[in-house]
Amino acid sequence: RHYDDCLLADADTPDIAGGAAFVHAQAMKHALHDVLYHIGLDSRKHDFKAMFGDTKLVCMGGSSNRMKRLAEDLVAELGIRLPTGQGLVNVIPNTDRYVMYKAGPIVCVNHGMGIPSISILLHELAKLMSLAGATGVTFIRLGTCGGLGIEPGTICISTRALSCQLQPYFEQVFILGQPVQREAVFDPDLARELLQLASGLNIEAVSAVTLCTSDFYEEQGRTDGAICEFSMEQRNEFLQRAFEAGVRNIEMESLALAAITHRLGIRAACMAVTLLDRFKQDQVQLDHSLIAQFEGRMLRILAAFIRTQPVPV
Ligand code: R2B
Ligand code: URA
Repeated sequence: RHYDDCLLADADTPDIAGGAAFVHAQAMKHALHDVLYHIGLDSRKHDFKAMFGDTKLVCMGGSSNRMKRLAEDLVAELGIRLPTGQGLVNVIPNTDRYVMYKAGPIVCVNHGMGIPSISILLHELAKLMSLAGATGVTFIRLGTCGGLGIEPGTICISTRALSCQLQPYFEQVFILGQPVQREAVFDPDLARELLQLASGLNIEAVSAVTLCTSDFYEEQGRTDGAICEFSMEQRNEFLQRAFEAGVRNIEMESLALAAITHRLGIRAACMAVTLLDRFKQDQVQLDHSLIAQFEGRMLRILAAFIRTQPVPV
């Protein structure tokens, strides 16, 4: 049995597949004691059910300040009532790896940059939601990216993610010394819904295959890193090959997000705004006020999505 099967399995199923993972997962299922180290939560010290049991949506983005702003904006935009006297506070102050804000049934958390950072967070968030007894939770990443052949400011809504070898799976290198491949797909209905909401708001958005890399410079075919050992022609050929494989945007977390949520049966989406067209340039030259304006487009789509959901905020 895989660990996540154990995590998601009915607690009362007398499945005695054995093994250390199963024993560990059973201990967690009964919430005896679990430490979510990187988000600074401990089941002996925190009441996960009281804190997170009502969660319906987890919003993620790279930067801590941006996630705080997102939570503030959602509170204002949706008129969410916060516990009196408390306001919006970082609910994981015991760590400075990540920050997390909770507004009604919505959690906003930053995932840092790259696959290792988001994958650690996803393991701990999935366990947190399970231990809190939260049901029907959707995960949405709101990020930035480079575009391929599309105008800066366009929102890319991912259908699937590709590795930097243009393979449609996340290869965890390695689990117990063996390569493990997991399909990197997003929930198609959720992606379609977000696209329709964007269109209803007259926001430029496209359905995209997303190229996910572990490096911003060389793996994304940039010539402006500290090291560049390929020619302009090789760079262009790589970007063209990606485009022909359906890639419309490039970022650094979608592969792990798609693969881990798909494996755990969590409904998830990845929205990212393009900051530049990589066919034209490598450097991000937009100023921060324009980036903030572009990010506002994702907030509007997200708020529209939340308004369609059955649970009132
Ligand atoms: C988009 O932007 C970051 C790199 O600048 C990275 O987190 C990503 O996916
Ligand atoms: N984030 C990326 O990973 N790549 C870009 O080109 C822009 C933002």
